[in-house]
Amino acid sequence: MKIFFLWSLGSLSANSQGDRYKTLSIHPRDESQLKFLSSLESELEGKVNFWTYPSTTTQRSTDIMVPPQFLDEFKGLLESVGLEFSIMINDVQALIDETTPSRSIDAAADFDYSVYHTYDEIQQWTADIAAQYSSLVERFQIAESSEGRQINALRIRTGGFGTKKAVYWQGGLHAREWITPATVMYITNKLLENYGTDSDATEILNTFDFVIVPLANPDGYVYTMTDDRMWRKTRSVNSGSACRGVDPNRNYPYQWGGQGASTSKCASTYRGPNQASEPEVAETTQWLLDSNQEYVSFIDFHSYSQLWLAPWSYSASAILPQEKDDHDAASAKAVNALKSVYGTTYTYGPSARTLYAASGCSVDWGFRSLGAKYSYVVELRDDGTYGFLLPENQILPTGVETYEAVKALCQHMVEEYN
Ligand code: 0X9
Ligand code: ZN
Repeated sequence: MKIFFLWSLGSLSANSQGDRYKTLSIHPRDESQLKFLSSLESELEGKVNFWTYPSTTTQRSTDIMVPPQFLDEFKGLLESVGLEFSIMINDVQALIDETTPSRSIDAAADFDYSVYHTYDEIQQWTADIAAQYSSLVERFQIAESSEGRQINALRIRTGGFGTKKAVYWQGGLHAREWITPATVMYITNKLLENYGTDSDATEILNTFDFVIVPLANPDGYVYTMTDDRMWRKTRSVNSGSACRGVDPNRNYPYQWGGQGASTSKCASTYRGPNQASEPEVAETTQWLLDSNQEYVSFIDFHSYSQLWLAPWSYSASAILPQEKDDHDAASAKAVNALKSVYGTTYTYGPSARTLYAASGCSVDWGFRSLGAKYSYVVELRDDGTYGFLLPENQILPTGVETYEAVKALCQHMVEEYN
């Protein structure tokens, strides 16, 4: 798999170290440097690939992948304003090659939670889990992508129909964040496996219904496996433009079209022509609103940066929700439980103030439109060593620690709602 199909043709003769895509980690020290970084986003559109976006705070670096032919000019640009940077990944293609599964799947074998899976395998997983736990789990199609792929969901309930409060989990909204469908499948399976034997899992499933979408943006995900490993958006056609796709996490129908969402069709944070223009967003949100359940939690799993973020996302100056203290208390329990396993540290707080403002995000919609009090966007591993190219040997550890986090959050909610 190549970073980008066309670039790979262009790089056939370019094999030396100096000719490789690199990812730089840029460390702003003051407001003016932050502003400069933000301005680069629109100015360098198509020239570089933002892995993370300029933050509200100088605490966080911005990681940008730069093609070899532009590297010197880009470094010069940073140096001209005194922006410090370090090399995060010296040879992106080499890391892609190292972290891309090359294996043949034995269809008869048990599902392997320690490797990344294709779209077809994830589809099969939803069918298999529903068959294996047929008394608890129902599989259904929650949406269809713009290229016509099924988006499947699992509905878990231990008795009664729609009588319990409900929890929603979603992974794979951003295509390149491969650890997120892997983790959603892992934690779903653990919860089901432990039901009836482990008292926490049993109490959680006896208290809440679950709706789970492991892979919310299948078109993008497939594209990361065939053409461009660093693709983020959907794959819808933008009228009048050769640039495809909308950022689904700028397309949610709450506070759509404000800060931190691009109006440019080629940008990786393109908000789309209208709110909920993407069927991946429109159909999943409509299903949830029509599902006749009261949602108390909505978690959209992303990567990377190790963050547990609550509303608001759309603005850093908006007055925080009155539920803020409860958001923080539950986040603290989640990240402490997570840390207790392998020592992995997460930061928590309101999204826009902790990271950056972004409008049309799922977390705000889940909170205000769906009404789920404990609505979070969780950025899984890592903290910027491998970024999206997280090696497969970190999939299980990520699953194990994230399971502890969601269990702690659910226990908090059991106490509140039971
Ligand atoms: O920008 C996003 O959509 C999320 N980060 S990611 O690297 N996975 O793309 C963060 C969205 C959370 N909202 C805010 N931070 N405001
Ligand atoms: Zn994301």
